[in-house]
Amino acid sequence: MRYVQIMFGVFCLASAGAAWAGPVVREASGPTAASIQAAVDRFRADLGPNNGVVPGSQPGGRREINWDGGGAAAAPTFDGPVLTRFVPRGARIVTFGTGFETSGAPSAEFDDINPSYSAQFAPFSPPRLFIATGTNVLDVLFNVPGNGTIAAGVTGFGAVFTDVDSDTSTRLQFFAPDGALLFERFVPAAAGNETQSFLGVSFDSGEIVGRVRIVSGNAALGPDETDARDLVAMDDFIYGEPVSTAGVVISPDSGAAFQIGSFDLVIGVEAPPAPLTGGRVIFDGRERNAKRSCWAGARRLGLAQPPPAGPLSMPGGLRQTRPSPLLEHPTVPRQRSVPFAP
Ligand SMILES: [Ca+2]
Ligand SMILES: [Ca+2]
Repeated sequence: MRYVQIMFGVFCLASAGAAWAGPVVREASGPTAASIQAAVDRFRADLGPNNGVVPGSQPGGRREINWDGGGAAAAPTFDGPVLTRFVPRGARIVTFGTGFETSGAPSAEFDDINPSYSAQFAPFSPPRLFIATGTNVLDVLFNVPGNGTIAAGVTGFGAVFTDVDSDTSTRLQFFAPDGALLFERFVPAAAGNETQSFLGVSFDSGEIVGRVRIVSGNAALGPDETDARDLVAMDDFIYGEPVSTAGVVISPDSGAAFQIGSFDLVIGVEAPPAPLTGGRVIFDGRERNAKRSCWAGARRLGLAQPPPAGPLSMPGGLRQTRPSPLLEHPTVPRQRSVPFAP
């Protein structure tokens, strides 16, 4: 049996806007690994201890991928466009390019692609680096560590890059599980070759990151680098502990998670700048009408009545064009669970 949690004052109801602290940004760039070490370490401390390959979501901490398995003797590793080797660490990596390459012997800096690259790139964690092939764009998705079928979210993500020459070529974009863009930022550049850059962003106000898009340079590896063609390779990925997003309530605009529990469906709306005119609900992969879902929940509580015509004054001075039926019943307990048949 499914249950829907009716949260009076939140469900189907505009509420005062929640304070939203800014993302915590750690970034650095420079000629050597030492140039970024402090920023990397601060970001690691922001997230907590390294949980390695421990299966299942842990209470806190972080996971890391350094690409260095097999050491200096390892040959290049090629993956298709859906890379699942790091499901035990809670990450799947996908691309619209041809796939991925993890560098390897005899050149761990992609001389197999172009012999100029060993003078272009350098590792942060030796010896191996990572790129998408046929593109400069990839997405990192998250799963419960060890279980690739349960989608998860994280509270932060950072990556090391080598040879970022342009201030506007390389960036990270952070998306909530519902697809809303939470934040984006360019990765700081450094003059010269074989340089190091790091950008790590964590969120400390309940935001959940369901996907990170990495734009690495402005072109795929293959040709020589030019003034206009900024080629970039990647090294360490560092991210918050992946936790299942099943049952997490996501605000559509901010991505903020404001309740966690055994809910199948909860709708929340935060301080819209204009009267509410509609909504969208994705439930079990199917889109539902938010207003109908509100009324369905209200009927389960025996509350449904025809709404009065015209706008209704809302608590806190907010207004919506059609009232929530729950507003007409101020004696409803603040939380009730009722059976819900989708
Ligand atoms: Ca490495
Ligand atoms: Ca470059």
